[in-house]
Amino acid sequence: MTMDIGKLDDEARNILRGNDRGGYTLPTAGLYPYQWNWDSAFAARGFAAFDAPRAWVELETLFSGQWPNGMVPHILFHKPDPGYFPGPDVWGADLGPIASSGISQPPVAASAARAMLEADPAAGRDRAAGLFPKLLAWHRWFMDWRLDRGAVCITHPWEAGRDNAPDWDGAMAAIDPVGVGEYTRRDTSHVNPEMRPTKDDYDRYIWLVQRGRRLGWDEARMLEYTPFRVADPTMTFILLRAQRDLRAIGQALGEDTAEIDGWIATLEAGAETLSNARLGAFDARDARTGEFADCVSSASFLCWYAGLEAPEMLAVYDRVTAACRYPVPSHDPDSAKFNPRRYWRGPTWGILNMMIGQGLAEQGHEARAEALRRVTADLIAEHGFAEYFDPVTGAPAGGKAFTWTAAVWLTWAR
Ligand code: 2M8
Repeated sequence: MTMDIGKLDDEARNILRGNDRGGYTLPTAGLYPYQWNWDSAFAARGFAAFDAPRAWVELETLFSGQWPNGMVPHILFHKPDPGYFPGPDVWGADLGPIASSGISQPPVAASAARAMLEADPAAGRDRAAGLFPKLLAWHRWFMDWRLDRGAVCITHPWEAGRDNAPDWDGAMAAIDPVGVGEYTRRDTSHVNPEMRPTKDDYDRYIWLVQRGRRLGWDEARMLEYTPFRVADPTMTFILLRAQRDLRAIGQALGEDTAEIDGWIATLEAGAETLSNARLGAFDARDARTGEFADCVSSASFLCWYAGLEAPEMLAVYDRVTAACRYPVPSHDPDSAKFNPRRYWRGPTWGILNMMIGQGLAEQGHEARAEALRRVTADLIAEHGFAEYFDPVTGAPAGGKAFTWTAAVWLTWAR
């Protein structure tokens, strides 16, 4: 199709400006009224396309909420907003300088910082130098608290950013959310409940939050008994990539990066433990039971973004992307659990496409990367800057005027 690139550029910039709350950017007004961790790093990349100083501020604001133990929370509650549940009163996570959640999210910030530094080394040097020790501390926190056989685990589905992915179904089913009590969701008042996680999911999400709160969000105490601990391809591949990017930043700044070299080796070995031979693909692995989830997801295809060659994943990628018009679906269309509308159980997400496309190109698979870029551009041009899209029809879903979709347009899809 023909698309008006200039008009789409304007729209994307207006979305970023419109969601800007002064130093940080909302994913979308209404549904997500706070600063989310990985959304914010993607927002920084979007701003970098037209306002580099504002891009650095986005990352600096994110790190202003870093906890003393190095963790960077998945939500920073800068200003109370009753439109989102669960808010700071439910999390009770008061260990950091800003009210926040008690868990983290996929660490894409170092990768954003590297891209921004390389785009303008002179202007970016001081900003990158300010962030480097903070990024290092966050990455160390993952290495200290989240590894299982070298792969990175999540302790809550929200930590992966793929909230209701079928990858967690087994681990979630093992939780009995006894005593969770009454609560009122707000997400389903903003968007169609059919596009959101179910009540069974939410009971377990909240039960896990209540448990973390009872344990004072103390990682050592939480590790003594872990009701939910899943080694996750999103986290593992994204952290591996982020370590390589952090090492490049460190080298540009003349820092000692030996510690990061060790982390990369550990994570490379850990990534192999996510290879499910029965499935022929990278998969989530329950660290408590050792069982694989038997799920091909869009996160399985982050292997190339992580810097792995993974030639065996190409045929899987070709099968999955051929199965729907607007790939990459978040869950395998040939699986009985595939649902093209329900959030992370089928829909296509621009940020995953961008990371998969970058990885494919870096590993020499340019034709696939270009085809994916084009399909993502078509999706946005035809259906707008939605939170996510139906992979079969392209229909927009979830929140509108979405920050990370605008950022994907400006940085990669256009
Ligand atoms: C979604 O997650 C939040 C909880 O963190 C929610 O549904 O309330 C996910 O898509 C997550 O990846 C994303 O960061 C967040 C904000 O866009 O929304």
